Amino acid sequence: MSYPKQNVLLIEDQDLDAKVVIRSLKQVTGIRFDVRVVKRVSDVESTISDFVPNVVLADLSLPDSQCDETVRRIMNMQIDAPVVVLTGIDDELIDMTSMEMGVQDYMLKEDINPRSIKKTILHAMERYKLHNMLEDLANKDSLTRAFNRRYFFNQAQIEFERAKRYQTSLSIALFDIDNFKMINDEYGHLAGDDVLKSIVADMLSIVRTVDIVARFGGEEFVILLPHTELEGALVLANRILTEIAGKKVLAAGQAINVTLSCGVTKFSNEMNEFKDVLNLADQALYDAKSNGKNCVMS
Ligand code: GH3
Ligand code: MG
Ligand code: MG
Ligand code: MG
Ligand code: MG
Repeated sequence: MSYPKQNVLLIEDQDLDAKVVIRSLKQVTGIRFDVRVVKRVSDVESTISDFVPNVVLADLSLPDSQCDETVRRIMNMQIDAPVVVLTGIDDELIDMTSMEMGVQDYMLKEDINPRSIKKTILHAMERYKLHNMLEDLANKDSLTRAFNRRYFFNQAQIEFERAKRYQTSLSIALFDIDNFKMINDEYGHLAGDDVLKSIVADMLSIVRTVDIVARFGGEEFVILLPHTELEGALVLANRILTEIAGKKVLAAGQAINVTLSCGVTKFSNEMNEFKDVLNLADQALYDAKSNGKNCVMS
């Protein structure tokens, strides 16, 4: 197994300690490390905008943060890389707390040598990759990579309760491909599958990162829109319909015209359960179909 160059973000305020880590990383065989050092947690955000780390090594005692507060702040940034704590603090409680917050390993500075740091980093990257794969397998639809129905309902329940408790807005948009049976019959089932994939890719490119795009059933999709009023949801749904109707979808080597219908609903205070939001969206979707398809109704 060969490893290409790996980017290491080292969060370390002491120059001497940083030097020790960098020297060890230089002596590792079989991998080249490109190290970027920052001295404060508050410097991380701006650094990772142009330096994408494959692993984060984090000291705990920093000028702007201490102990497990450092871990909490780093994990909250949702950096797409495994995090390893690299500290002089030999404390089991902080070690355990850090692991609970999702760090991959807790390493003491006194244990750093080329071999130990190589092993720690490789294990951290491997575990991180496996963890992400498992999460994807559990939560995503394998054809389209949209979230699956189960994940959608879990998130929907959380957002429903949040909206109820904090009086925030929550909307959903329910989509159904128009005449999909005909697309399958005319172009084949594989082309139909490609259409489903392409539509999800378009939806993902249009929504915000907090929005949940899920495959609800065969050719039905639903988007959960936290902090979104009905007007915003209508704008988004129309944007998606316009985008897809305005082009040919490339599927199994063929250029196909595809349209969607959509029903949109906003959560309101009289609703007792999430199912009520969904039923109204379903009714609106039915209206959109009755209204001639390729349109959004609420
Ligand atoms: P309408 O405009 O009223 O929605 O008509 P429709 O033909 O889209 O609706 P209908 O619900 O009758 O047909 C849905 C079709 O979707 C039937 C089914 O074979 C197809 N389908 C469901 N899942 C998949 C899939 O994973 N891949 C493909 N290729 N087709 C699928
Ligand atoms: Mg320090
Ligand atoms: Mg359908
Ligand atoms: Mg139908
Ligand atoms: Mg349909």
